[in-house]
Amino acid sequence: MSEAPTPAKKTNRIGLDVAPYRGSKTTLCAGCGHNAISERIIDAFFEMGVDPKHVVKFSGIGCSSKSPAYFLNPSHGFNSVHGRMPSVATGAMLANKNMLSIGVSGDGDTGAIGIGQFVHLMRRNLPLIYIIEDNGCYGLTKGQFSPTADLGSKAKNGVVNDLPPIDTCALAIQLGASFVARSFSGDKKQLLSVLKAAISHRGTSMIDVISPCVTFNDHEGSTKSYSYVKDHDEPLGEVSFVPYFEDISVDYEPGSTTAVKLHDGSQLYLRKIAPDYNPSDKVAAMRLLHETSRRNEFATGVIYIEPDKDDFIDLLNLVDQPLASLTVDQVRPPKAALDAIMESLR
Ligand SMILES: Cc1ncc(C[n+]2csc(CCOP(=O)(O)OP(=O)(O)O)c2C)c(N)n1
Ligand code: SF4
Ligand SMILES: [Mg+2]
Repeated sequence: MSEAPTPAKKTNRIGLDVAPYRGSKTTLCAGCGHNAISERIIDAFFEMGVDPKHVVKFSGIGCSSKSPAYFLNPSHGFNSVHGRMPSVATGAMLANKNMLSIGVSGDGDTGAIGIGQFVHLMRRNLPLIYIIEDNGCYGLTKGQFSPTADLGSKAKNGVVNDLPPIDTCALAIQLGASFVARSFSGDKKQLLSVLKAAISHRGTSMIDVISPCVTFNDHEGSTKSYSYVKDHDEPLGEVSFVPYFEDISVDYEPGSTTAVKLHDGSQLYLRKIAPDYNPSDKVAAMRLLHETSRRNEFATGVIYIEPDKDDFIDLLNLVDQPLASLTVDQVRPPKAALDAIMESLR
């Protein structure tokens, strides 16, 4: 009897199968939200046909910051110091602006020790996908409250959090990030569309993904548990993404859907549930975050987008050639030029 032929592996538009988009086997707890986010990152980069060798991954310290080991194995990577990923990413992007960069941080890594670096990253609009895997606690050091833990939220041992949270989306919008979204690790479809849109966006894409910690913060009284988030998720509408390489025309009802053209020509369609919500209106975005948090809800989806804003590389007016590949002769002024400067200072 002849053997059935092995089915051909599915390949993407650059001819790769999914294997090079995967990473090492996860060492995080089974059921941790961070694992689901890694899965969506694999799907998004595979489906967008991004060459993993053109990607550089960054992280700080935490369970979340271990995640870049679990996706895009052939990519470049730098697992940095706690809260210091933004400065490392900034240096790398200045050295080679042709790379596509993705950083993974935690709510502690970003909101506590790294808040100063986060603030300056957002105001610079560095081209970087910046993901916060937000579980409201320091998972790696056994579940202490982080700065995104809600006021009144209960720890596993019954301790009540008596400090108000930092809303990283509101902070990012106020400071100048040009793509700001919130999603949930359990919402596969929304998170995948948001990640694909972020890949197409040029500028900082700040994505806060609520990502329950099953070991330390998934109990009753936590506002970052699977059941709480499922009951209080208020999607802003449907997020659909059409990449520039797919020639699909989408029928949509003008007035109820906002179509946004992204940097590479891809289209993002945001079907609104709140009919008057405009994701390019900063004040409306801040009001939405404020109002939903007052109701103890999470607004999810693309909250703010400014597709044509100059990014940090544009602002610095860098030469076209990546700095890392310039020769010594190109970067060092000749002796005669230095002598002339010295002479002018006499
Ligand atoms: C300079 C420094 N201070 C403190 C620590 C201890 N530490 C390691 S991870 C962490 C917090 C991690 O929390 P988060 O960023 O939310 O990541 P999670 O583990 O929850 O994914 C802390 C305080 C450290 N590694 N380095
Ligand atoms: S301790 Fe929490 S955050 Fe860390 S891997 Fe386990 S479930 Fe995830
Ligand atoms: Mg955390």
